[in-house]
Amino acid sequence: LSFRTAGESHGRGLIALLEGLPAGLDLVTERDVDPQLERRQGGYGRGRRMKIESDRVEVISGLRLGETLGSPLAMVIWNRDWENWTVAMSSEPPPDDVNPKALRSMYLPRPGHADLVGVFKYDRRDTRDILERASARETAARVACGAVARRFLEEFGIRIGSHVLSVGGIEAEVPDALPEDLNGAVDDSPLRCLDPDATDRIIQAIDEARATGDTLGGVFEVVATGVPVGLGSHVSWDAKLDGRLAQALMSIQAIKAVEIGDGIGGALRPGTRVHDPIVRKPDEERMGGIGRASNRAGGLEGGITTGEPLVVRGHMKPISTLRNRLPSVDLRDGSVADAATERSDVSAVPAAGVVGEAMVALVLADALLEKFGGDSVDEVRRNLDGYLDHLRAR
Ligand code: EPS
Repeated sequence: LSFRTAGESHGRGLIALLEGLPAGLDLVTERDVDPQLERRQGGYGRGRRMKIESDRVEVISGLRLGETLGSPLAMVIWNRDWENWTVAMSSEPPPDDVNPKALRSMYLPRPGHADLVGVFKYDRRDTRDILERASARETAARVACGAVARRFLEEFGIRIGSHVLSVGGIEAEVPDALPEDLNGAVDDSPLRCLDPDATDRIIQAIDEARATGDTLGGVFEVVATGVPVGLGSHVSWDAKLDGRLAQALMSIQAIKAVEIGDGIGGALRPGTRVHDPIVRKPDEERMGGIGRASNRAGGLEGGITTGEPLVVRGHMKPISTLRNRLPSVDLRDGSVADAATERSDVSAVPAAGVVGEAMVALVLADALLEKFGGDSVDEVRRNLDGYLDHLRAR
């Protein structure tokens, strides 16, 4: 399974292309994809752009009469904001009499964004040529692909949710046992957070950051349940599922660290308080009555899923568009000046969690197809069932 996105933040729209999906998956975009796009648009701390957009997909190919065909699934998300950018983002050369202001060029690169390195690498002058694609608007197309992967995984009892662990250094208290329906428990919270007290304090911190022209990062956690033992492999570096998940999450705009299970905490403790004891669990059918006493490993050992919930965390830096501008240099004349600023979010950690879910869904769907490959959903199911029967009989 592979996917690709295309599109600029203020261009005509975004394209999402998913290839390698088996045939016969029951898929209704208003039911399965659009609600995921809506979840990505939410969260306290987002900017005015999210009031303009109301993301929906339009399917171009790969789906007929509510079932996938096994052919590439192509989807479009139109940008509503495009109507305000038809001159600046036109694909045609500008008319001779164009007002230069209408081109909305930007020459003051923002520290932390791709602006400066991008113009050097691609030999551009206007940082808009870089920032339009570097923008996290692109993640809407990832969420569309991830929503389809999620629908596929649901067929096999795999469910994915996420929640926010901290924003701006304010940490949520997390219960020992997470709610079974994690998204059901947090989607109505403005921060997608399980701790109402921390939520109130974070909202206050976001308001303060907004007032001072600052931004806040944070940490989200993605949890996948029902994952069978045996996805990924220990045999080669690029087959290891922990590495594949890390790359997928790290590629999300502004994610600067990825943690599997209790990865960061584990580095501080001795091994006897890190590894998960192997115990007899008579009702653990899939593993022949063998289970684990804890899940600090986050559902992965040796790059292979253990059958325990998969737990991955994304650490997001604060968004780099700052109204309280940092020093920069004007690319037109080399003079010292403050960095450019434009409409942006104060914090987008809850949305990043939704994008994290999409990336985890895509990696898991790929790993599932790699092990139980088939051209139809029923063929994948037969292969998975045969494997599970074999595990039970061991
Ligand atoms: C985003 C759309 C963008 C930003 C944000 C994410 O819209 P605009 O730039 O028009 O306000 O809100 O992108 C960034 C924070 C960034 O640095 O690029 C979205 O759809 O998620």
